[in-house]
Amino acid sequence: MSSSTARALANLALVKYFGKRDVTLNLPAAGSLSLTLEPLSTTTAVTFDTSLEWDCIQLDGEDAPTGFAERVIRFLDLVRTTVDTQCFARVTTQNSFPTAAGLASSAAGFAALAVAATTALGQQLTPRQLSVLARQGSGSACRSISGGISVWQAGKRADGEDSFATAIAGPDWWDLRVVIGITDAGPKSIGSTAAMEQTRRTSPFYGQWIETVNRDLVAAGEAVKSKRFEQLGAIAEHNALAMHAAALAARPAIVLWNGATVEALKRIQQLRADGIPAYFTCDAGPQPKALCLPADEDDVALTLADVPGVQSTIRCRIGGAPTLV
Ligand code: 2P0
Repeated sequence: MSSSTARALANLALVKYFGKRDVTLNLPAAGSLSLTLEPLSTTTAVTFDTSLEWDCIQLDGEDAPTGFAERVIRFLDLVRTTVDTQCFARVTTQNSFPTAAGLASSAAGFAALAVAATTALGQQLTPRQLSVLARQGSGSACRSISGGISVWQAGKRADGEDSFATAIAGPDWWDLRVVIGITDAGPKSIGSTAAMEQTRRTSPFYGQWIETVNRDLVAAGEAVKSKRFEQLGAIAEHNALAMHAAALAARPAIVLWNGATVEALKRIQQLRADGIPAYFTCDAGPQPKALCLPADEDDVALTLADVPGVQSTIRCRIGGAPTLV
């Protein structure tokens, strides 16, 4: 028997991954840039045990739903192939936040699983190898491997070996805050992969969206290096709205927001008009997220909490790479 437990953090893309050049390997059509979010964590324990006759997957204390378990087993198969073992595993995974509600649970989950599974099997992978591996579980997971402020380069190779994330800044480079409003803690109406593919195939704005990402990625990287907050925030808000515009124009339309999401966007814009630099972003689910500076975090959290339909708020700061527990 060999075991390992790892804790990894979710991440929030300010320049978003929304479109794949290869669905099987999760190769993105463009790069992305993210903040790693402390305290949104997943802790995963993996035990390879020769007495097991199949993989046993638990999520948040219960047998995992079939779809989730199948993804984990596919990932374990990938890890087993690389070390040439057929030993089954017991996987228990615990999220500190709502699963699959557009809070990047798959990013934290596959980053923790990649670290725990390879460590349990005695593999010592480089951060780049771990990032490539985690990406194959869920694209955005590669950014949770590098931690801090990370950039995932799309890469060009068909085998994806050049498609991995690196940290352009550590967790202490810049004290930024993210406040998340929870408007619906239930599962998403459409999975990320399906939403991306439908947008790629049918949205007339998809090509322009990818061009926007390429431009935003360069500008956001410069804003991080020079710590220009208003520049970074403006890029992030525009990038999120462009992503949702492309999705809205798909056929059938992909509407990821609810009324509270839209109201939150307007309140954040009003805050800005009132002199508080805060910027809206939103992923493939209905939870509004606001990027702000530490001094404004209380005001921003109060503003989001005041939006009808926002059930609770979560405050995050920038966190690091996965750790072994
Ligand atoms: C992101 N999202 O960059 C974007 C923004 C959602 C919107 O990464 O299919 O769960 O497993 O590679 O990583 C969510 O996509 O998708 C995501 P798969 P994943 O954070």
